[in-house]
This record gives sequence, structure tokens and C-alpha cells, in this order.
Amino acid sequence: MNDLSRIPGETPAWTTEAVEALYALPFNDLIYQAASVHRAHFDPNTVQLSTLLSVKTGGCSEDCGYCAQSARYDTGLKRERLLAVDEVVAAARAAKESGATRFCMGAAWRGPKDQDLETVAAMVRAVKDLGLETCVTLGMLKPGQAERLKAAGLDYYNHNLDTGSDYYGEVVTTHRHADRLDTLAQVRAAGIHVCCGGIIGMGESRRVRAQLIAELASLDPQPESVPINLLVKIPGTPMAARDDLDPLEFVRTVACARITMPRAHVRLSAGRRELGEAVQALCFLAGANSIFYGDKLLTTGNAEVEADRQLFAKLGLKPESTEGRRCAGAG
Ligand code: SAM
Ligand code: DTB
Ligand code: SF4
Repeated sequence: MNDLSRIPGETPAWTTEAVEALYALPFNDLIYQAASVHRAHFDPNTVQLSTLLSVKTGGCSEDCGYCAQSARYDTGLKRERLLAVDEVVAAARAAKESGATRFCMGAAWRGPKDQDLETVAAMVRAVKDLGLETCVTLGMLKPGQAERLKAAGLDYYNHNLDTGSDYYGEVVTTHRHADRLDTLAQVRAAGIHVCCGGIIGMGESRRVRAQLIAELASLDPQPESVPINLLVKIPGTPMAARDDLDPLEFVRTVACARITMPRAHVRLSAGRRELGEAVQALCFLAGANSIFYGDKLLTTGNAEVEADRQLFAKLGLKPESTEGRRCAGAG
């Protein structure tokens, strides 16, 4: 089941039970196994840097129970129109100067209207022209839209499974887990790399976390990027008062993602600042090799760039260059 020689297209499905068995290992054994898989596929001291920008903020029709941007909850967030292309280019240029290699543009939509997609396609072209990898997350796609994004030069589409399929209905009711799979299939068919992960700490059981990892690892081909988000509790949302997750359970989740998806970039995403330096260091040991980098996520704060530089110096980590990765041949 954890044969390191698996090749894309021949991925055996991971079962929830098999991932639960990983979670149940003694912590040191789990981390050792994850670190070994990490070293077999990547330079363990290199971390890929992606910077986020919300290009259309707030007012979303969907009811995702964790989200600051749903119009259904009073989160105090100010709605904003779709940004202009030059505003996005300025932010992307700054991200590149800080050392990011990928620029991820997020929109608070159920899915894009064709007219808005044209503007996003222009953003993708312009960001790509700066020499950055491009990523967008726009919600559910309709037939033909993924092809238009691909033609604009899109490298990655982020669309998370978010939680195990058994728990999905507890988190969102305005779309279904199957809708997420449908958009992911369209992204793949258009030849765009898949960025797909989830959120933990939403009150789900360990079994649900194991199901999420198994369902991500069973996507065929597996996602090239896997963001692991820790719930950021947004006042006004139904999840504002969820209990804190044990940080070691977050580390275990990272390790399970690394073991089951050996070639993926596993990204420490939302909630990273709240983990603190020592837990982040454990996550890097457990196989995380990507972060969201920049002082802001979409609507909430992220670890400060200066703090990340100091952490990298303390741990001897270096940022990944796009060139280095091409040589390594990983996504
Ligand atoms: N509307 C699009 C969608 O739902 O795919 C794109 C934007 S949405 C904000 C992107 C992802 O951010 C979500 O799928 C979720 O995994 C993550 N996210 C959003 N709010 C979060 C929160 N409060 N805590 C942790 N992760 C969050
Ligand atoms: C992902 O998995 N996490 C990012 C990105 N993909 C789009 C978003 C995190 C959002 C955190 C809450 C906020 O800032 O609104
Ligand atoms: Fe938030 Fe995306 Fe859900 Fe809209 S679809 S509420 S932006 S997570």
C-alpha cells in the first residue's frame, strides 16, 4: 500500500482504514516513515513558496461553514469588486520580488461567470508573463471554462475536497462533494495541474480526516499540490466556536498526506501562523514542503514574511526555485 515505486496512472486507491492505520502508528514511527518518503522524492530542505491574493472578496452565495466570505454569515467582511488586472500584476510583482514562485488568485464565487472568466484569464496571462507559476481558485467550473484558463497559461487550479465525503454535508449544503469531483475532473481533462486539499479542525473525527486523505490520495492522477488548512475560526461563522485541534494531530495529518501522496507538494496553508515555530518544524520534518508566503492569506493574516525568513534561517530551509523543480521533475 505504501510502495514508493508507484507511478502516476497506476495509483492504488488508499482506503480510509489504511490511512487510519497510519494515524494510529506511534508518533515517532509515523514521522520517520513520512520523512523517509519525503527524502526519496524531494530535497528535504527545500520549501516551495506560493503567495495568495483575493481578487474578488466576499458576498459568496455558498454556505461553507468555515468561510469569512459567505454572504450568509455576518463576518464583518467588506465586499469588494473583481480587481483590475493592473492591481493584480502589482501584487504579483511584489510576491516575485519577495521570493514566491507561484501566485494564487482566489475569488469568492460559487463559480465564475463567463464574462468574469475573461478578466481572470487576462490576470493569468499577465502573471505568467512575469515568470511566475499561476494558480486560481474560482469555485465550480462549467464545461469549456477550464480550457479557456489553460489557453491563458494557467498552471494550477485549486479546488479542495475540504473534508471527508461523510462529513461534507455538515460543512456545506449549497453544493455537493460530487460537484467538487466534477470540477476536478474538468481541470484534469484540460491539462491543468490539480491543487486539492482540505481543512482540519472543523470538529470532524479522526476517521473523517483519514477519509479526506484517502479520497485525496485516490484521485487519479494524484494532485500535484495538497494544501492542508487548519481551520481559522472566523467570528460570525457556524464554526467560530469549534474546539481547538491538538497540534500533533495536524502534524500527523501532514505525515499521512506525505506518505500517501509521495510526489505532491504538501502545503502548510491556513492556520500556519497559529501553529508556532516548533510545530511548523515538525510539519517540515513530516514532509511538508510548501507554504503560503506573504503577510495575508485571502481575508485573514498569515505568518509575517520576516518571521518566515527567520524560521527558514533557523531550520536551514531554502526556498524552491522553479528551475530546481523542473530538474527534480516534481509537480
Ligand atoms: N470559492 C472557491 C472555492 O470554494 O473553491 C475558492 C475560495 S475558498 C476561500 C478556497 C479554500 O480556502 C477553501 O476550499 C478552504 O479549504 C480554504 N479556507 C477558506 N476559509 C478557511 C478558513 N476559515 N480556515 C481554513 N481554510 C479555509
Ligand atoms: C487553500 O487551500 N487555502 C487558501 C487557498 N487554498 C485559496 C485559502 C485560505 C483561506 C484562509 C481564510 C481566509 O484568509 O479567508
Ligand atoms: Fe467561501 Fe469558496 Fe465556500 Fe464561497 S464557495 S463560501 S468563497 S469557500
